[in-house]
Amino acid sequence: MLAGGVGGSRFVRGVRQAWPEASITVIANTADDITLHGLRICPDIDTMLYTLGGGIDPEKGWGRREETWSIAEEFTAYGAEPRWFGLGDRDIATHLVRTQLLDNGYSLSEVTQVLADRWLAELPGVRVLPMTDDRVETQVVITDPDTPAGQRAIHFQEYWVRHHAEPEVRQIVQLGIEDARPGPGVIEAITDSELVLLAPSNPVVSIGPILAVPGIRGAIGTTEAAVLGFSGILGGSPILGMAHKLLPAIGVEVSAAGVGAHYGARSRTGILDGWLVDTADAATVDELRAVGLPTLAHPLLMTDPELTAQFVRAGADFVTRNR
Ligand code: GDP
Ligand code: FO1
Ligand code: CA
Repeated sequence: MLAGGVGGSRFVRGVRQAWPEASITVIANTADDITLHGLRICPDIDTMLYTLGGGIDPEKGWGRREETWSIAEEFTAYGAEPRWFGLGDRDIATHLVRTQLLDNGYSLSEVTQVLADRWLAELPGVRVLPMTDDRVETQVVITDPDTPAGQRAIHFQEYWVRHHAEPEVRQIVQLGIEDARPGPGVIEAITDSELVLLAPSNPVVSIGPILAVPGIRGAIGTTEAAVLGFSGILGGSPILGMAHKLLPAIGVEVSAAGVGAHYGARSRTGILDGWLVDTADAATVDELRAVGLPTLAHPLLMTDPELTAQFVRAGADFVTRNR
């Protein structure tokens, strides 16, 4: 499964519910990662681990439940920057463990395994692998009339969290992506699996960076597994988040059809054998089938794991029948 943070982890919970006995490998996006206060923070990996392990804050969808904020108050008292990224005490423990291990020479995959030993202890079939151990960071080039060039590049988290995705986006760049190598086990997972799933995660900043790691897109192109994708755009808008702010920046229409066409059919030059859209987007099914993409309309709300499991099973049946 290729997945981002909040949407990705809700999806994985549903997949687990659909097939409790299955071996599941999550290839997690790491392009959201950032270093703040000397701490290496991997939001999508942590959201995935906390969600699967029961440690997530269910209201926010990220960070720890029963969180306290003493350290953040101390940062504020010192005037320590930045103030716009909320780091709770429990969450900071994760970043301290990670940063210390990275500083001691362990790879991000090894560190993630250490964290997973805690959070995935009761889910023996589930693995979370970083898409790469190399450093990749999404930068957003925004319009800024106060700079000589009229634009400047900021970290994705600054654009998303500090500026609430409001500035005009000129360009999105994944720094370091050309030289990134797939993390250990990533290519094998794609090649050896029975089914490859693209979570309904953000196509630009979650699935996009994973596919852009050299070698991953190619492995998806040639795997014998069926490749099935799920739309995160329902009835023309993302159900959660601000994905609609970023799709236009890469020239993709904000619709289930736009994203489906962006991934494309594997029978042509794309990556999908099947595409699921919400019933609200049923009118696009014929249009997508006409461009070679077998598409099924089904309710895609992930409000609980059982509903998610239902559409995951429906998608798997559909893609198997259509191959
Ligand atoms: P992030 O990394 O925390 O931003 O989360 P992801 O990239 O994994 O997923 C965010 C995306 O999930 C959003 O842009 C939505 O399009 C999608 N999403 C959220 N909730 C739902 C849902 O209930 N159903 C579907 N199909 N997609 C959803
Ligand atoms: N999202 C916010 O909107 N505000 C925050 O202060 C914030 C802090 C934060 C800390 C740790 C973490 O793992 C995630 C955090 N997020 C926060 C969520 C996250 O940064 C973004 O929603 C994702 O990276 C977008 O995928
Ligand atoms: Ca993310």
